[in-house]
Amino acid sequence: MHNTPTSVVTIERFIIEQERLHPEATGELSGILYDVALAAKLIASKVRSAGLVDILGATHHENVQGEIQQKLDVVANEIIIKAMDHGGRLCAMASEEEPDIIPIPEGFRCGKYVLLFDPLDGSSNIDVNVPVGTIFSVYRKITRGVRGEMEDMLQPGRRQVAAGYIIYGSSTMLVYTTGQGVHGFTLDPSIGEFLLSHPDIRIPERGRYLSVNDSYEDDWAEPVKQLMHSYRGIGGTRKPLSVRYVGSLVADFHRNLLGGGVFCYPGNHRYPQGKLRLLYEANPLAFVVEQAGGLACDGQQRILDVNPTELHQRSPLFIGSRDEVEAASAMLAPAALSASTA
Ligand code: FDP
Repeated sequence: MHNTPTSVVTIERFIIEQERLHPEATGELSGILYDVALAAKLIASKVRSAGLVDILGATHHENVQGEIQQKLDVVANEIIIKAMDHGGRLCAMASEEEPDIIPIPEGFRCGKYVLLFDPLDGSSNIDVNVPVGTIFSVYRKITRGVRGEMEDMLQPGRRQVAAGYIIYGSSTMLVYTTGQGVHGFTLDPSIGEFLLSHPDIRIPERGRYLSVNDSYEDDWAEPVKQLMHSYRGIGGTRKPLSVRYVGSLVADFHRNLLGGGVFCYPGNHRYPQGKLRLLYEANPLAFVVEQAGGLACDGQQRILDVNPTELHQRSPLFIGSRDEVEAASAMLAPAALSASTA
């Protein structure tokens, strides 16, 4: 396959080409990726018109048809469920927006995969026109029944078969991996197609950027404070990283993936596990970053090796360029990360 940014390759064609590399593939995973791309286009069109709601709608809460306006994260959640539940490829889903497993409705065939997703990450940024994203993660079912169960959801991240994200920014991009590198597609809104724009993304080994909300500094443990000081070059130990914090994980992650950098959301004294969700945020982005040559840890171990115990479990997160995440693990959990990735 010789796809370059100058050849026009739609996401559909790319997925088919990837599938051909696996003669044993049934096409089910490809089908899931098509459906995710469709959901992404539907969500993108809603996000694009978010700022017009108050102009086109009658009030803050009602639209022109007199229906109650739903929050965009709820809309995105429904779009994904409706795009995915009837394809016959999934046996269950789980969403950051829903307390329990989302079953496949009666009457539809169940497939051999589960999908976990955060429908609209960074949603507090929508009102101020700042990029938001969708994050997704796919596992093969491990239980014997027809329907997906909790055990299928609570698998360590290293067992993911696909993961990725969509960023609704100045353009809409879908970035995913199936374990064969990381590939990025940009939505051409005039033809409604995702076109291959970033084949085989590699994250720079050294970071340029540091993404962290340091208003929590007073609550951080001493080693975390020291790590952040070292990233900033305080004490002259290294060239400082430049601070960039959007406050939308997908946007911060995407910048660091392309330009090099580290995103940190440490636990703190008040919230020892931080804020981010292991299954919907940390795991999928960890799979992407490792496939691009980077690393992700929780300060104690590699993210992809954590054994989840709950659907909505939180996890501290240090993710991005290899050198910077190695620095984090060396300061926060000496020797742990290098042992598990060796
Ligand atoms: P949000 O609450 O707006 O959905 O996971 C949620 C998230 O955003 C991430 O996208 C973002 O990186 C983080 O929270 C921001 O949290 P802080 O405001 O605590 O920095």
